[in-house]
Amino acid sequence: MLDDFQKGLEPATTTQDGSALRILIVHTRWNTPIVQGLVDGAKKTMIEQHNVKPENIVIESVPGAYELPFAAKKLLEVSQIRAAEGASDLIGNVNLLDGLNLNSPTTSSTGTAPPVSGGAKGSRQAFDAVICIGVLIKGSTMHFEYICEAVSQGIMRVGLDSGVPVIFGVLTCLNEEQALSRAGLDKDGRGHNHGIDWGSGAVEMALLKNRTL
Ligand code: DLZ
Repeated sequence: MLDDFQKGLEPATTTQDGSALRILIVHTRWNTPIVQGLVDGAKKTMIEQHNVKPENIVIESVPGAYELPFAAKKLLEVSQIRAAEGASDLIGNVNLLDGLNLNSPTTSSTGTAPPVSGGAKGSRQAFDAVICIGVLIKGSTMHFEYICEAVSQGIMRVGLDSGVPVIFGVLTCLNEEQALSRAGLDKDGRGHNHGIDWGSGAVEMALLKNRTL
C-alpha cells in the first residue's frame, strides 16, 4: 500500500469537464515570477486537462495576499450582478489594478474582462469558482503569521458566504527556495507546480457547486 503512496493530489476518479465553466483567477503582484508560474500552471491545466474555454478564464491582480479575499468577494458580487443583467462581460470596468502580462487574450490589463459567451439577457452565468493565487514568504517579524492567518480565514469566508468555491492558492513558505519548488521553478527540477492542482481543484469544486439534486 505504502509503495503506491504519492504525495500530493490524487486525480478525481470521474471526468471533470469544465467546458461550461467560468473561472476567475485573482493573483498578487508580490513575488511576481513565482506567482506567474502558478497562474500559468492553473490556467494551462484548466484548458488542457478540463476543457475550460480560454475566454472563460478571467485574470485580475491585487497588490498582496492580504488583498485577495476582498478582491475575490468584490469581483464575485460584480459578476453576479452583471450576469443577472445579461452583460457581455462579467466584471466590466471594475478597476482592480492591472493583471500580469501573461501574453494571453484572457488577461485583463485594463480591468475590463473579455466578453463571455452566453444566452439572452438575464441568462448569463457568473463565475463558477475563484482561484486566489499568491506567495507569502516568511520574514524576520510576525507579519507573515498575521497575513497567513487573515488570508486563509478570509478566503474560506468568501467561499462559504458566497456559495462559490474559492481555492486557496497561496503558498506560505519559510524561504524563497520552498516557494520556487512549489511553483515547479526550482533549479533541480524536482519541485511540483501547485497551480496545476489548484486548476483541477477549481474545476472539480465548480462542478460540485453546480450539481443538481
Ligand atoms: C507587506 C507584505 C510582505 C512583507 N510580504 C508579502 C508577501 O510575502 N507576499 C504577499 O503577497 N504580500 C506581502 N506583503 C503585502 C501584504 O500582503 C499587503 O499587500 C499589504 O500589507 C497591504 O495591505
